[in-house]
Amino acid sequence: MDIKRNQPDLQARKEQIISEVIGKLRRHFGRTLEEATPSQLYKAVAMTVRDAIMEKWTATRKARVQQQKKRLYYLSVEFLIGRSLVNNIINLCQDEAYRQALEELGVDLAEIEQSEPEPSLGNGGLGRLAACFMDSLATLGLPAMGCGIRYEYGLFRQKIVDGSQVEMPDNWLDDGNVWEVPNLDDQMEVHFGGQIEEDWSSGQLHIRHTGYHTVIAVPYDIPISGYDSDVALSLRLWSARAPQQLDMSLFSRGEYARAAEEAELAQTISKVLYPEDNHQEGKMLRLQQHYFFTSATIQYIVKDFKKRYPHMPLTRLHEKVAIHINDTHPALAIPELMRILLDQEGLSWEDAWQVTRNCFAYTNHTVMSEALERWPLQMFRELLPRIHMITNAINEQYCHDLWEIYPNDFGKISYMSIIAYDQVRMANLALAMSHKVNGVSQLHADILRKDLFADWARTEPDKIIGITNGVTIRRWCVKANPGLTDLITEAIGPDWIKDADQLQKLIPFAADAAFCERFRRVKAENKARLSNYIASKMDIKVDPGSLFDCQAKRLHEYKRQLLNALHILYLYRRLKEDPAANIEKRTFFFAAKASPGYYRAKEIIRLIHAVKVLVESDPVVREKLQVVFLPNYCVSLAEVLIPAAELSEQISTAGKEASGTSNMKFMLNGALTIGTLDGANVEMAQLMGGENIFIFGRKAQEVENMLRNKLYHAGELYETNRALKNVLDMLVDGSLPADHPRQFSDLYQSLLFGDGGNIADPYLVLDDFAPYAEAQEEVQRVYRDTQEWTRRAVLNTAHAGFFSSDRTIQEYNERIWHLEPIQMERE
Ligand code: H53
Repeated sequence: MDIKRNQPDLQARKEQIISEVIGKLRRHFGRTLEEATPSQLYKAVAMTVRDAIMEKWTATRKARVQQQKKRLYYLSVEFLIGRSLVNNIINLCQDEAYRQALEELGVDLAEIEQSEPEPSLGNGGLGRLAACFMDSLATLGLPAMGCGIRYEYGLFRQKIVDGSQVEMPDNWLDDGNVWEVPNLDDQMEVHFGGQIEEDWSSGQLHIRHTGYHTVIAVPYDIPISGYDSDVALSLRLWSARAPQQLDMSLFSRGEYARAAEEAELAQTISKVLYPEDNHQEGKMLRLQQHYFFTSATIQYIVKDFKKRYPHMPLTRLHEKVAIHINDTHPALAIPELMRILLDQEGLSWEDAWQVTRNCFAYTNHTVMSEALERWPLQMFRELLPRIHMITNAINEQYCHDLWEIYPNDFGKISYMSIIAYDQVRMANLALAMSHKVNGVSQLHADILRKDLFADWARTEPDKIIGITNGVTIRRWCVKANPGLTDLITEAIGPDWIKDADQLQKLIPFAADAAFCERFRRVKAENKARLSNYIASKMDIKVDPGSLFDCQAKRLHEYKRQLLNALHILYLYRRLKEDPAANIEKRTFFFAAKASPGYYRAKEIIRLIHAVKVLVESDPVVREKLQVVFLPNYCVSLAEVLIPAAELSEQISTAGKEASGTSNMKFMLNGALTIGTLDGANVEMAQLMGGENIFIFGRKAQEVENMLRNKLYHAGELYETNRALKNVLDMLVDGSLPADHPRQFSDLYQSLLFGDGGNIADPYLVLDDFAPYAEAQEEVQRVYRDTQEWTRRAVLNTAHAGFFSSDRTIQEYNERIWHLEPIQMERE
């Protein structure tokens, strides 16, 4: 029910909200409106929103159960959902009713929103993608449940002290979470360690698992409301707790140590999110986390299937269940399903194998070898003895099947095998046991098929597909950019919010001077909003009249924040040499967290700060350039930054960024992109034509060829490009403010000489430097032509519809899951 279009309802709903908020304050906090704190006000308002969603939630469950439709379980170790209050109000289409009601109460929604603790249950792209997918699944009304971990501490909060990153704990649950509902009926036991005995005494194999540690998995469900939809789905996050009952029995049997270990294990498992992005460390606790939530989820899936379909054999599980694993982190779900089917449900090996393969599909998100998960075999065996046996058996059968296809090709079979060299390779497990595998952009899928997973593509030609990522229009435009949302809606009507292809109707408006003027005004307002935010939070003044140039993403060498920083030094030098140099006034925004153990990434943060200080301490240069590092990049900061951006930096080494998703958010919000032909940038350029995006640098094929054939010699560029040499020398010649005697010699060394057997500059920063600087020249040339810039900005927004996660989810559904929407009776 779209209340915006329905005035009588609006009035009634407004009155209802007012009385509900006052009632909640009184009953839950014993406060009047005047006495309530901002946090109490936030909670009271959130509870009224929750009540409305709960109605939909109950109705959705009822309809789903009645209609007996196939259901998707989307397993992800990260769901970076961000704050829920305003997003939920928007998705309920009650923004106008809440605006009016809160205005009458004298409450500022934007202000109380600040009291909502932000769930940062993810590192970056992968976790945020999972959150966008939940929004789209609910909006499309598809039967689905998201399954993950309820971390007590989310991603660390980043502080910058003297130019260096310092990590602080993110205790987001301290003040409770209004949106979650614990579901004690669905608690599951998860077992770790112990011994396995095979018992044939009854004539049939019976597996006995003894001496294990038990952890209880308690599900907390968060309702996810679709936009303008009666469907609300569940995001189920599992929390670990100690098994009190069992504890006592262990104590009474004198097994104190084990009881204490169990309590400790339970306390640590869902304690904290690992802060690694695109990188894996073989830590035991991480493996425990993975098994903990996948085992609980699979147990629940089987239990729910048996309850809903008591007369259907488990050999038909895949007719009612699709299981999607977001990267390999949840891949233990595969042997876990086999375990339950074999050991508990008595299926034959062949049946269990078939059903499992029919249920599972896997998304790969990276080609970076350090991110491909591999577990030490011994750790795997000791922690998960039965899962190890089953994985071993899967491997044996898989290798046997491969032998039939590639007789005597030991090299290939060893490469494709799941267990080898004392390691368990999770990608190989997921590839072997999924019926579909997808990459996250077309370029990425091509690289998977032709390179990383070429052997699998040859073995099963239709298995590996490309489905380009997307972002939800609701959070990344309607919520983050209300000014642009209103302008678009006035121009083309409101349907684009659910059907983003309609954004193309904006194309003719790129030539409409009045529309462009308003588009520019919206951008100016968003720039002012960001400037005020920075002034209030950081006490830094920025010039809203300067070009806002943004690079906001995790800090990683392949993302090349270093290239951006070196280019600023290059501009600095030009201004020093000639204060009248033709350089447009710019503010360079950086926002990036580095994994705490990633030394070089932290050095790059330190460098960016040194460049910032250098620039701001020079009276000539600071008239033209400013560098701002926004600490603690998170969803709510992105919501303020992205709408204000004019230039989006997507400058990864070609072939390394699987897709990128911030590129899509910036484009949607009318920023122009400077980028390499990497990830989804390639499709952005194809969609709107190369003239509306600043493309530069080596292509993926070239990079691959140069690296593979050792054709790249960074040192030669240093010798031949004077400007580049001068910039690089600044890292070590004392030009940069650094209280470190080493200054930035690690970065300098890594670019020019390499280290630890690595080649120099493996991400081709120096090679792409000159083309990047040239592209930046072109950026400022176009920026000076305000009309031309705006025309291109409008065309960016107009072509962003393809990158809606609604389109992505529809593609997953058509090509992988085959779900039917839940039919809801509309009031
Ligand atoms: O996943 C994003 C991609 C992006 C890729 C990212 C990602 C992570 O955030 C973490 C681990 C990983 O292997 C990949 O780097 O290119 O857009 C969503 O698909």
